[in-house]
Amino acid sequence: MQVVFEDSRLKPILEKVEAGGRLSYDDGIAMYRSADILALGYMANLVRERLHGSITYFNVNRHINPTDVCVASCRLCAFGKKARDPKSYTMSLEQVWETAGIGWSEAVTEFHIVGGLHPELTLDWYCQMLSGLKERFPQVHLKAFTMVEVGYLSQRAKISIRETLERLKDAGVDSLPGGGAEIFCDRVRRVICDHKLTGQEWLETARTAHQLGLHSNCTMLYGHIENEEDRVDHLIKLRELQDETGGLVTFIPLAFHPDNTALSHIPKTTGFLDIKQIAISRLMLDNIPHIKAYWIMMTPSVAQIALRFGADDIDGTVVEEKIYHDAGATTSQSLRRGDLLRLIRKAGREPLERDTLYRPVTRTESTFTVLV
Ligand code: V47
Repeated sequence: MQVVFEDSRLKPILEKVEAGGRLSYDDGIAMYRSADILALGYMANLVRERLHGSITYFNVNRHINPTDVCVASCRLCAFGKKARDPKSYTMSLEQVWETAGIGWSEAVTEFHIVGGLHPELTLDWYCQMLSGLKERFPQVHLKAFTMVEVGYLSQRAKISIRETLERLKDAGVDSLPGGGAEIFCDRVRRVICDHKLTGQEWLETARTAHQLGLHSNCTMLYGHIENEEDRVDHLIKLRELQDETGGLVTFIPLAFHPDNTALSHIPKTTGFLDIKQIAISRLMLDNIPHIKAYWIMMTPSVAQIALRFGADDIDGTVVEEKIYHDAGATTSQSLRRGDLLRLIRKAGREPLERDTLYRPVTRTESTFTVLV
C-alpha cells in the first residue's frame, strides 16, 4: 500500500521505520517540527503493533507518598513543602503501613512509593518502612524511590549510591519508578530544578541500579522552558543507557502542570503536543519496550487516543495521586480496574493486566497470581 503523508519531509523517516532502522537526532528534530500528527501516529502505531499487537497493559496499584517535606525548592514542583509549613505532612511508619492497606477495592500488585527529600528521615527509617510493607504485603511489588531520592539518601547516609541501592534492595525495593529525570540538559535544570541531582547523575544512578539487577522506568518532563533539541537529546541519552544496560522497562512522558508552582505563568501543554510526544517517544526509543500514557497526567480521554499513537500502557488504579493534583490536575485521583478495562476496550484495544515487570496477572477480587 502506498502511504501518502501530508508532510513529505517525514517520508525518509517512514522508510527507516518500515525497515526497523534506528532514527537519528535530526529525525527527532524533524518530527517535533512537523504538524503532521497523523503521519507520526501512523509510524508510531506501526512500531507499537509490531511490539505488542493490540494488547494494552494496565495494573492495579496504589501510590504512597510518605512525606511532602522537601529540602529542595524545585520551581517545577507544587508538591514539596518546607518542614515549617503547617500544610506539610510526614507519616509515621505505622501510618505508611496503614495507608498501604486502605483505599483500594481490588488486591493491588504494586505500591508506587515516592516522596520529598526529608531533612530528618534516615535511610534506616526507609529500610524499616520497606521491610514492614514486605512483612504485611509479601505479594506486592515495591516500586520505590526516584533516582533523586536515592542520591539524597546516599548523601545523608554518607555512603555510595551503589551501597544505598543495595541497602534498599535488601530491605524490599523490587524496582524504581521513572521520576526526577525531568530534562537532562543543565541549562534547563538550572531553572526548573536547580536543587536536584544533575542529568548525568540521574543516568549514573539508573545505570548502577540496573547493574544491581533492579529494573527502572524513565520519564521526561516537557512543556515548560525546554526546546525541541533538549527533548531529542533527552530521549537519545535514555536510548544510549538502554543499549548499555537493558534495565529500562517503560518510558513515561510527563506534561508539565504549572498550577501552584513557581512557573505558573507557563501555559499548560495542549492535547496535540501530548499525543505528538507519545508518538515521537515510541519512534525514538526503539529499545525501550513500553510507552505509558499516564491517564492521571493526560486525562483518561486523551490517554485513550494515545493508545492509537504509540502507547501500549495506560498505568493503573493509582488510588491516591498527590503530585499532579497539587499542580492542578483535574482528573480523578483513582480509577477502578473496571474503568481501565472499559477505557482500553472502547479504544478498540485488548486489555491485559500486568504486574510491574509486565508479567500477566490473573485474579479474583481479593487475590491475584502472577504468571512467571
Ligand atoms: O518526578 C513534578 C513530575 C514526577 C510536576 O515510573 C511534575 O511508573 C508535571 O515520575 N507537573 C512524578 N510533572 C511522577 C512520575 C511517575 C508517574 C507515573 C508513573 C511512573 C512510573 C512515574 O512528576 C516527578 C516530576 O518529574 N512532576 N511536579 C508538575 N508540576
